[in-house]
Amino acid sequence: MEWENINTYAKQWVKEAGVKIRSSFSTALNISSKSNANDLVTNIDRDVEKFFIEKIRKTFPQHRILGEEGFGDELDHTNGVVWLIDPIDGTLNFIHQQRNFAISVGIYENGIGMIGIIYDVVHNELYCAMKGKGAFINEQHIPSLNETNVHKAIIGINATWATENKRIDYRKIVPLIQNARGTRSYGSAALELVYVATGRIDAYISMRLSPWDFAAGVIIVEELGGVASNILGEKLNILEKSSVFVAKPGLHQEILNQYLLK
Ligand code: 2AM
Ligand code: CA
Ligand code: CA
Ligand code: CA
Repeated sequence: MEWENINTYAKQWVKEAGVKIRSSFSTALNISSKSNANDLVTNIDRDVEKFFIEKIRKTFPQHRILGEEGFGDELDHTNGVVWLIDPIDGTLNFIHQQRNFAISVGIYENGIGMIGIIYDVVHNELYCAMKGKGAFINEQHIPSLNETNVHKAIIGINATWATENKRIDYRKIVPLIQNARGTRSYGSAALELVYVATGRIDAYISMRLSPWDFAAGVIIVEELGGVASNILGEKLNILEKSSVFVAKPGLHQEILNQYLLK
């Protein structure tokens, strides 16, 4: 009952945050840079995160919160209930395109993913899963994922990882791209994760994400039988930045054995 209650509140707040984001389209954005000139944040990212934190603190004062924009708590352990919030995932798309971004909210208990919510605000598509209770787009049930292989797969990956970079030997990635049916890059990890969950793409690989980027998406993908790990096949940890590799069953093993670990 308690999780149903948390889920109801979380979905309601995500929808309300979506209304705020939609109404921001008619206002001037206040844009600043963070770690580098292309790492941008807006007043809306901050306002939406603060909105969630205020609601959670009032309704569930014992829960802890990790948010990208830093208004939540510092986390050094996973005990209890933790909300991982990315108020706008795909900020560059939000600024440049006013589409291809999402709100991402993952809720964990003692390190185990319980609720994942990703809201594609512009398309009014709310993806959610509760552990063991299935996954949905709006109120529509999402079917479980079937096995596939690299030759039939569309892989979500950013072109950066097929060029010389400091996180992976790109010579492992080039053959994967050559053998796959196609590749896509959407610029929002949360959306790419739900695209795997809905079978629009078959796998998604990123060499560097933060816990709020993947927390919700991996819950939804795993609920449908997809496999989530880092690029070495190790379990993801919500306290750490890491690479993220999710794929349909079978395909995950194939890419790991034939490409990433080769
Ligand atoms: P963001 O828009 O919330 O920052 C872009 O390829 C994807 O990677 C987005 O999901 C983006 O999330 C995420 N990302 C993670 N770390 C990033 C960084 N340092 N700079 C830009 N995007 C980052
Ligand atoms: Ca960001
Ligand atoms: Ca993000
Ligand atoms: Ca963000």
